[in-house]
Parts: sequence; structure tokens; C-alpha cells
Amino acid sequence: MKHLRLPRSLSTAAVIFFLAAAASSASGQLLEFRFNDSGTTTANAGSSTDTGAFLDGPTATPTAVDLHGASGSGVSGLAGDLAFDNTGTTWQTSGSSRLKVEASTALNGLTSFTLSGWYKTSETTGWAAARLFSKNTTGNALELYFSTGSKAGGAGLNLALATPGQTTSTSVSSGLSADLGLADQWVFFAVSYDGTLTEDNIRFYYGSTTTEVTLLTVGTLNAGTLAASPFDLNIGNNVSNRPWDGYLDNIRLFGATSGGGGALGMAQLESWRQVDVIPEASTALLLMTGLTMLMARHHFRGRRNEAA
Ligand SMILES: [Ca+2]
Ligand SMILES: [Ca+2]
Repeated sequence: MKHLRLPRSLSTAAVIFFLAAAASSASGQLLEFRFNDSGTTTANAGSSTDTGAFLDGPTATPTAVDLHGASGSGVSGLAGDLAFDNTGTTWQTSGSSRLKVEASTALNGLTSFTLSGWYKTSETTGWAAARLFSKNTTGNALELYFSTGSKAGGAGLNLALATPGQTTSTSVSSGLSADLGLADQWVFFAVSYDGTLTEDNIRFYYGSTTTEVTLLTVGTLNAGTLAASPFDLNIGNNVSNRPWDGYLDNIRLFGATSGGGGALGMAQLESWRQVDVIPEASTALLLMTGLTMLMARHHFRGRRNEAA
């Protein structure tokens, strides 16, 4: 009978470290909205103190609303997985409902970051100008929005950032992509920014529930470190009239205040995609992998002791 042979360097401590590292993959994860709760607010599972509130109506006098979708409306489709349902809006013409992160501090001082999440809509046209993320629309400090979009023509995402000293932002486009424009199914999106680099520092990615994360476009936006900003971060709209007319789920911000580590790579993003698609299976697989390594380690030690 053949036995699994493991390198001598593999210790139980290393296995435990592996499990701990896997479990703490949330490091640098500042915002995470999964929407699997209820009411007019929603929990932020990230490390920042920011909180999310669903609002509708005029900026000065908004109304608290519950924009949780039904059970099973989330990316996994499992019972208990809810999405942010913003379908009550109409593209660009009406609807101010949004997830408001009041006076968000999560983006302040970041040298690198990644915005990621999932969107889904049955609407086939009119995506242009819809906001996924919007902070400080007056100066367009940071926005991620559709530059164009329709089921037939594909869609493009724009990341806009205000560089230091500018009053208006500069934007970079993902270009037109059929994969970003899929209607009636969940689309995984991510855009990373590495402010420690002055060129080729923006990357747009996409994926789906059945397609692995793929790099779509590399671009340049020389904006350096993000300035501290007292403004609200709105998700799924700007302040009032650029709604994403559809569903959103598992909205995340990763970031670092020094270095480029906040700009996640394709493999890291693919791990998150897999966790989102089959959360239970991913957790079970992780635990099984760890247990198998531990059992193999103890078996190997047992064989060594027999041979000694
Ligand atoms: Ca969810
Ligand atoms: Ca609608």
C-alpha cells in the first residue's frame, strides 16, 4: 500500500498556519455587504467602522427603506442569501434609492484598493451612467459607473478618481465587453487600483457564476494616494438620479494604506468568486483540505516513528 509522502518541512504548525491564513483572508477587507439580514440597514462585515443604510428620496430629507431582496435572491441562490434589490428604480430617469455609507472613512488614505461585487438585471438597455460606487459627486472623487451598457451591445465600466489638486476626476474605461453586459444573470466585477505605480495600475476583471475571474483591461490613472474625504459613499446610485436598476450582492472594498497590497490579483479575486457562488461548499472544501493535511501529517509521523 502506498502512502502519501509529505515534505519534512510540513509541520502541524504549518497546517494550522495554512488554516488560519485561509480563514483570515479578510485581512485588508474594509467593506463587505452581503445583505443577508433585514430592515432598513445592512451589516458591514469588513474591518472599517462604516455602516450601511438603505435610503430613498431627496438628499436633504431621505426616507429609510428596506431594499433587501427575497430569500434566495443572492448570488448563491440559496435560502437565506439575500441581494440588495434596487429594481424599483428606472435607469437615469427616476429613483434615488441607494445604500448609503454615511461619511465613509474606508477609502481615506488608501495607496491601493479593489472594488468588487456582483450585479444582475433583467433590463436590456439603458445601463449608461448607472453608479455602482459613488463618493462625493461634486468633485467626482471616486466613482465606478457604467459608461455604456445594453444586453445586445455589451457594457463598459468606468473608474473615476480625482487626483490631488484637481477639482474634477479623471476616468479610465474597461472598454466594451459582452461579458460585462450579460442580462438576467449574475456578473462578477472587480477593479483594482495601485497608487504606488504611475502607469498600468488599473485592472478591470469580470467573471460569472460559471466563469472564472478573467482580466479584461489594464489602464493608467496616476492619482497617487487617496485623500481623506468626509463625504458619504453611495452604492447602487449617486446621491439621487443615477440608479443601478437591478440587484447587487457581496459588495466589497479591499485596501491598504501603504504599498500595493490592496490591489488584489486574479487568483485572490477568483477565491472570492468561488466563496460567493457556493459558500457552504467552499467552507467545507477548506475544512476538508485542512483535515486531510493534518491526517496525512500524523500518518507520516507515525510511519517515521515505526521506521526509527
Ligand atoms: Ca447576499
Ligand atoms: Ca426598474
